[in-house]
Amino acid sequence: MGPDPNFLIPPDLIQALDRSRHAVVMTGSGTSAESGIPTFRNAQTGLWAKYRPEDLATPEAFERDPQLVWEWYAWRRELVGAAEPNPGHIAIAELNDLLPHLTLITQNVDGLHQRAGSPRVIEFHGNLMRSRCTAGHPADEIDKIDNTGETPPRCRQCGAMLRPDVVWFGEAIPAVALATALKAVEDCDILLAIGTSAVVQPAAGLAMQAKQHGALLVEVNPEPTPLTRDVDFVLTGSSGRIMPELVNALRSRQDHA
Ligand code: BV8
Repeated sequence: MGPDPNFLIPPDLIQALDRSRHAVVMTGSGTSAESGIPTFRNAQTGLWAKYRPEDLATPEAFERDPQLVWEWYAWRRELVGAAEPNPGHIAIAELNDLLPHLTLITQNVDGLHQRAGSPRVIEFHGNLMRSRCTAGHPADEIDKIDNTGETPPRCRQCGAMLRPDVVWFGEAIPAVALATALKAVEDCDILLAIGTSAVVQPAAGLAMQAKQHGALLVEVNPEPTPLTRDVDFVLTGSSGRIMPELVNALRSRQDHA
């Protein structure tokens, strides 16, 4: 799907990006929708249709039924394993070559930004392709886990149950991810919020924190969100279509500079 000539990215946005000293991209599950991974809101199909994600992605749910929660994540890992990065992920990775300083913060737990080539990804909500021991031993890539036949599997070091290395509702954002993200949003001069419903906190607050520190706000989303009214550039559409457009426009401005 080549660039769509009649979709114009506002030239003053391209100019602002090209002049940026530090840009932040913040993504939500909308950026993975075109990779076939349903967004968190409508994630539930088939067997999982009867559960609400907010009810499963909690410590209480894991406490109550660790096997069910582990199996939900195993199902989601399969979806992620079968998915490929889409043109939106790839365009975001290409931005690294066009901008002097880019910080990528993702709420997604699917690792697709890394697979698309983004060099540094702040995983604000963790990554479901890693698991960690409930007694605190470090996370391991999922394929390094001895499948002891139990569900959830047990930690090799101490025998405690493993859990997905993600941030559940009610859990704190990993300290390094939070501190790095806050520092970036306070320093950046432009923040692009891509494919996020801007509902989940504290991720949703990052865009306004950037604005309060003088950054321009850009939103890429087919739908309006609670952020839209405070955004300087609203690009209505899918990230897989808009982001390649934006990168092409920035690249051609730089080529003709
Ligand atoms: C915390 C990992 C405190 C797990 C996720 C009231 C009651 C209870 C809690 C709260 C409350 N009010 C606030 C809270 C806190 C809570 C919260 O915000 N709740 C919400 C529901 C109100 N937050 C927390 O609990 C956070 N922790 O507060 O801890 C604390 C502090 C100190 C010490 C101890 C404790 C932790 C939140 C992290 C939760 N984990 N994910 C997992 O994935 O299993 S959040 C999960 O949902 C996703 O990561 C995502 O971030 C979030 C939202 O999901 P979606 O809506 O699907 O995705 P997204 O927002 O990205 O929306 C999709 C968007 O894409 C839409 O706008 C759509 O239009 C757009 N789109 C669709 N297609 C495309 C597209 N855009 C572009 N292109 C397309 N093709």
